Amino acid sequence: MGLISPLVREIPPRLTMNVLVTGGCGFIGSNLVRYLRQQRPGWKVITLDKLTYAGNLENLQALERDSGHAFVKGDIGNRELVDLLLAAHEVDAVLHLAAESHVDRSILGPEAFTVTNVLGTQVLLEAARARKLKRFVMVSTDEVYGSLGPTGAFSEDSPLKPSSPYSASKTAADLLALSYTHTFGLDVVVTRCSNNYGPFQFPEKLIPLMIANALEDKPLPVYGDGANVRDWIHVEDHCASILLALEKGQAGHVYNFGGAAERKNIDIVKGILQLLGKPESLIRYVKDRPGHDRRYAMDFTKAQRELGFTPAHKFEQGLADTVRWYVANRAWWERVRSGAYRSYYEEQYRARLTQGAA
Ligand code: NAD
Ligand code: TDX
Repeated sequence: MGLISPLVREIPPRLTMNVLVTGGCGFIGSNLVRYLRQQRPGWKVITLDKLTYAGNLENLQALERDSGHAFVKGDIGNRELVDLLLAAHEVDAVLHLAAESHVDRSILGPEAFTVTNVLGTQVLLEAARARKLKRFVMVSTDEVYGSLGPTGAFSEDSPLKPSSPYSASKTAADLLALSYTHTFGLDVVVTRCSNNYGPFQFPEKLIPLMIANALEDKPLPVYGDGANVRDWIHVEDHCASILLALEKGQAGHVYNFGGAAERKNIDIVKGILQLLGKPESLIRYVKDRPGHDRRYAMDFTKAQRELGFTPAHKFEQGLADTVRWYVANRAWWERVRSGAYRSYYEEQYRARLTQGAA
């Protein structure tokens, strides 16, 4: 027929492109913004972040004087702002990471998860559709699939069975994004990735929480019997996968990404203690998380085949590097734990805002 369906078109690497990263001050987002500036120096990266408790502008300190990066403080749910941003920066593509991301918080208070993860995503999709953006990458999660038994792995065709308010809200956003391709022809690619670890992760998640507690000789709270399994991917491999999805993914498609590193929580905790030379007597088995998913494992052969994805980091080395990073950056996580990091934005912008007002 000679005609290529617009839904299977590849976006070739571009010399110049303006990319909006939502949630760029969080853990994965800040790693991604730095990664994009390194890997695609000709691109302009715009970060939109509300700076919730999980957003830390300090995470992007390395880019303070980088003219290829712009930071905008704001809510993805603010349509007027999003419209303005997309137009002012002539945005070509959105990499959507902004979210409420912690399962335990979603159990304590689910509402913010629906507001940001579902309604916020809806606003971005509408704005992207109105401006006919070239691509919208929806960063979803393996948690949309629910829990596995002792064997098997999730493929892109596995049924969606989210367990927590967090994963349910991510599933809604993931499906909403796909519906925009099917219904409106918006070019959407969805990524579903397993548990990330690495530098700049907020110390409420398993690995940084255990490292920080161990360094302070505080108890290490292990949920249930500690035998829950997660598949761990280094954050840099996740960043690489998001760039692959942007440049090579097929519109309307879903791609699984994982680290090929299934580990029991308790083994990770013991590994951290060993790396730090701390005693296992710090471990405390505590009441289990309600609805706690037992096991995640990812089949990412589609991403290998179609995008050329392979996780580059080996888990044991990556964990040792991560432990070293938290030891070397104690001031960073101490400011996060004390709440002092929240004043960074004001300190950073006070002078400029005053000058702007003058
Ligand atoms: P994070 O909590 O560290 O960062 C989230 C960022 O989003 C923060 O900077 C926060 O300020 C910002 N944000 C929250 N609500 C916002 C709003 N309404 N408007 C603008 N910004 C807002 O999260 P993370 O671990 O970096 O996760 C990033 C994304 O990747 C999320 O969508 C998450 O679901 C997904 N994901 C995470 C993992 C993981 O293991 N951490 C795995 C798979 C997928
Ligand atoms: O104190 C703890 N003790 C403990 O045993 C914490 C914080 C966690 N855990 C367990 C629960 C999980 O089995 O460790 C495992 C990992 O927990 P989290 O770090 O909270 O991650 P998880 O619930 O698996 O979700 C993460 O991966 C998928 C991210 O937070 C999500 O944003 C992502 O979508």
